[in-house]
Amino acid sequence: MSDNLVYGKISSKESMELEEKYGAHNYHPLPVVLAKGEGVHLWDPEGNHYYDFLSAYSAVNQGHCHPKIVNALIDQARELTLTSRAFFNNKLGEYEKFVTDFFGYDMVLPMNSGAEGVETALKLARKWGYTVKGIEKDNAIIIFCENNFHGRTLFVVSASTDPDCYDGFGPFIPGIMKIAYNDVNALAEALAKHGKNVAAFIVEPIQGEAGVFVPEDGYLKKCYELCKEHNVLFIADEVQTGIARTGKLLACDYDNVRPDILILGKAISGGVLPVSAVLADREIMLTIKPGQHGSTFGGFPLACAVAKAALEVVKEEKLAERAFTLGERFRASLRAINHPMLKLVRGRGLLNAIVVEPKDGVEAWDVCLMLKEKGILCKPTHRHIIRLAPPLVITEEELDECAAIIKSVFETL
Ligand code: IF1
Repeated sequence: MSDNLVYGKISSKESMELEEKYGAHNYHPLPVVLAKGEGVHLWDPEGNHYYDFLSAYSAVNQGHCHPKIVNALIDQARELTLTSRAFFNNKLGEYEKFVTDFFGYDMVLPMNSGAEGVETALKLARKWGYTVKGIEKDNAIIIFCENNFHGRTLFVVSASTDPDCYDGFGPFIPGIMKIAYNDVNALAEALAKHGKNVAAFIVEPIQGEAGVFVPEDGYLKKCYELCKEHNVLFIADEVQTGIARTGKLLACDYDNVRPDILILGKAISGGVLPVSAVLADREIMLTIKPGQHGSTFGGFPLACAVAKAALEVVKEEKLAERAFTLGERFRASLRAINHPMLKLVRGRGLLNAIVVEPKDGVEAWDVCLMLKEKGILCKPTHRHIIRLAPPLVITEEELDECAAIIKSVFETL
């Protein structure tokens, strides 16, 4: 490591060494350092070019450093950044009207990270369970699905079935039931048995971390109907799937389900700021009263300006339609790769995964390293799944070029 470190001008190697030495080791990144981004393109400090096929876990749907979103950030930063919610600010109300119109809900509760959005939705569901449904004090149950991923808070790691997520973090939060995903009967049984005490069922319309697991058509709809039968709230965690990623504005749109509580994050800011949102109608949202929940930054003027611009980009650039068409094309190209290690291609829109059959010690991680050498950045989930999720602004030509690179990498295996 050089002694005369010049801030902002250090090499990839130095950046990685600094993180290793001074940063907590809660990640195991691919060995690439990124210094600049534009649309679907990324560059390391040495000037090497990469196509982004992760999009910061679908936060950068609008592409890196989208000029409209960045300008909204800069313009607002010059005026006012943060007031706290102790006072009103002149951006929040306007944004709240915009975002509720955009997604078709009465009200929004603004937060920052996705995990906070989930936490908020769960608290809201419990509050509704006690004050509206009439569940006996401290008896509310929330039903989760196995192999879920909803973030890192204690509430959701209590509901996790992945030991990496929960092990060593107990004691866990009570009032949680875990049932199989993509299994309507599992929900029907749970509700038949415990429905009286169940406040909500929370589900990812496509399970991201589980490996882009797409449930059967009609699964969400049937779950929603079961929830209605038992007076249970249907919560959709669309933090990853929402906002055009899967080829519709929301992944729940595929099943024509309108969740009672909708959680959004990531791409709601185009990857510019941590912004999340919980949407619901009045009879649910108004069960939380002043002073009962909040956050210093939630709904700050900077976030409001950025999120409004980011959502406008989704509409103006027809990102959902793009994701739908490009996704069909991309999956067709991937499925045309004939290689014994490429077992399966699945996904919706531009949220896709290839399932790799590990061979001679070569796993998904190794394939990602090879793809990186060829200029494509993606991250494995588990040992055998590679998620492929470029920004939705990628062109058809770029997508074809990348599919060809992926093919060439498989051919060298
Ligand atoms: C990490 C995965 C993606 C999410 C859903 C809530 C959150 C997330 C459906 C929390 C976050 C992230 C966080 C990231 C890894 C990642 C991820 F691989 F774990 F599954 F995206 F695919 N609900 N997902 O996917 O949002 O608090 O992070 O803003 O490093 O933990 P957050």
